[in-house]
Amino acid sequence: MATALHNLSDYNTENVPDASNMCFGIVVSEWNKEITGALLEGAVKTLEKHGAIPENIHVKTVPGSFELVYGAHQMTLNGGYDAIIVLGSVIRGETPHFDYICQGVTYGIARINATCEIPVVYGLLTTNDLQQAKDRSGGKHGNKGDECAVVAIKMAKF
Ligand code: DLZ
Repeated sequence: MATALHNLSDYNTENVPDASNMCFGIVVSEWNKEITGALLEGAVKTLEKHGAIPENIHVKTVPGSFELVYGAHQMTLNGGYDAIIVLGSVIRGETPHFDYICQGVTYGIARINATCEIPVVYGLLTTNDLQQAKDRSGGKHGNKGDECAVVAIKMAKF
């Protein structure tokens, strides 16, 4: 989580394993594309920074965050991935059923992690407004995509 003391893009690079032999799946939501595109950019750039080769980063899009669970589950069934990242942005002020979508995605991803063999990293921004989402997708609090990439590499190694 981003706080005044923690920037999402700050991490100790010495603790991150080499990702050159790893394969990653990324499922990204089209809803709030300005935000999710920036999350994706951060995730891909950080995976590559740690050695992942572009051919081993497979990106699939889904219409909205609610579909991230299905997308991630399909990727676990396809196999071949060392870790999967889901990226989405749900904005409370613009989404009357904000709580239902966030809970659905959160429980869905948790369930996949508890039942499937491939780790799925949770990159869902759940913010009160658009500015908070911008702040966490390359703005003043860093980029959640960077954080997810580092977590994916560590979990792939795990
Ligand atoms: C319908 C909807 C709304 C109102 N808001 C968002 C949002 O802020 N972020 C997001 O990722 N998706 C939103 N969606 C779409 C739902 O996630 C989903 O795609 C639809 O309910 C169809 O299942």
